[in-house]
Amino acid sequence: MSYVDEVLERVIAKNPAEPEFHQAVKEVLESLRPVIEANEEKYRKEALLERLTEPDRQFKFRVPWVDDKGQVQVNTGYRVQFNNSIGPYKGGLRLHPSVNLGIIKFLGFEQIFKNSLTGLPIGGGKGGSDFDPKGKSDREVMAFCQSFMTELCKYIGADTDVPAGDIGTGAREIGYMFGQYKKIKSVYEGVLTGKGLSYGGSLARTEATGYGLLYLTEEMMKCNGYDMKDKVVCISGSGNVAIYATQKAQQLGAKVVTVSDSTGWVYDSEGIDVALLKEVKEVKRARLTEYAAARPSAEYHEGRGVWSVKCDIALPCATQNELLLEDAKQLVANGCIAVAEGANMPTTLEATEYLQQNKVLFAPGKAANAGGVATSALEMSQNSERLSWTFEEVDGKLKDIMVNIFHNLDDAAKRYGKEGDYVTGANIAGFEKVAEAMIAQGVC
Ligand code: NDP
Ligand code: 2IT
Repeated sequence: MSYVDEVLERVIAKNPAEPEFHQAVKEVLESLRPVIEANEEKYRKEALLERLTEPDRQFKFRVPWVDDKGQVQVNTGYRVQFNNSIGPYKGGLRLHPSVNLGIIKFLGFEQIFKNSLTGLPIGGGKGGSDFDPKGKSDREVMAFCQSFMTELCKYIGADTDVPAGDIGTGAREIGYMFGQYKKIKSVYEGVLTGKGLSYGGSLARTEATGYGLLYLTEEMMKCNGYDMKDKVVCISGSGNVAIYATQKAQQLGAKVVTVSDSTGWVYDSEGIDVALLKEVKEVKRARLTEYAAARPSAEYHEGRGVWSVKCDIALPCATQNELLLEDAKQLVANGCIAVAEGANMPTTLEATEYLQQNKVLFAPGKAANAGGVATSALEMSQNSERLSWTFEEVDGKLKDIMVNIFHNLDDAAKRYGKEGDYVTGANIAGFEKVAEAMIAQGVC
């Protein structure tokens, strides 16, 4: 049996009931086959793939907090420190009722390669909890965040492990967590990124994932003979990534006609009104029905359906496995040119394969959404030198990073005879640096 197949079997056997983790490992290892085969004896002897697919360590802990009625609630907290061979563990904290260990492991595993692709010195980690911030008062969110950090603070630090936002974790949650870390540890350090501007946050971090997604998409389009002007774009999600992806797509001359949330989606024939979307989602924390009610050109639909709308570019920006084979078929039938993943693993393996077979340009999340964590690393740099850079400075660096990432994956794909296969290119380019660092540092 080939080394890749052996490790895939081992991962499935050793991590039962973690389908998302299996999916992420399968995608990476399958596309690394040519690299692994070229170095099979060495990597096997080093047990490189076994080490890469086993987290350095993982924490699972109780998070008790008191709700507004005086009732004690108990959630489960997680932090998986996956691989720190190129820098301190770095990755977000997801707060969503669906969170379990397998989901955090898939996200942490993806983060290793994503962080490597940024070219910055950050390792891979992820955390979160099954706490649902939706419908909770600010005080309840604070109570949860303080309890979560009371335990998490034992394992993290500015040079050890630096968490950030993800689904359900935005500026408010990061603020409460930072306050609790500082109170317990009596250290003022950049232990979290995505902080508010008044206490060490970076300009452009809020916008970074969505903007970065568009910088990479624009470069991919350009290198394949297209531009962004007047392109019709479908976006899913209406959170941090989706909002700033919409804004940048519009700045580049495209027209974004959809956004969605977990209950439904909006089609806006005039193009999404970003100011209104921000008001509904960032200020009121309301449903998209409010957007549709305030906007005559918008239609609200219950359930799924974003990918049925005819578009040139599709940007899934909500969550994992939200773009299925049937959606991919619909996109191809509608003449879609490009799909770029703002979310982590939003496209199933079958859908990805179908899109690639039908010559749709496909940018995987670990490359396309790397602008968020890259800008987090820029926030860490600013914190270390105790300075703040201007918006233009950070945004300029972000753009350079995203353009570089695209060319690195394009080159890696070409080197292995897989021109245009950006999934393979991203996995190979991300892997090469981590593998080299792991081998150089010996068995650890
Ligand atoms: P937010 O919490 O700001 O927004 C998430 C959006 O996705 C909301 O519109 C939410 O709808 C929707 N959503 C979440 N879960 C589901 C679900 N199970 N089914 C349908 N819709 C869902 O998160 P972000 O925008 O930060 O994150 C979106 C994606 O981007 C995630 O995959 C995340 O891992 C990834 N990402 C985020 C980065 C960042 O910097 N924030 C960086 C790189 C990747 P509702 O409000 O109804 O729940
Ligand atoms: O998935 C991701 O890359 C993030 N949620 C951002 C992580 C970070 O450390 O900024």
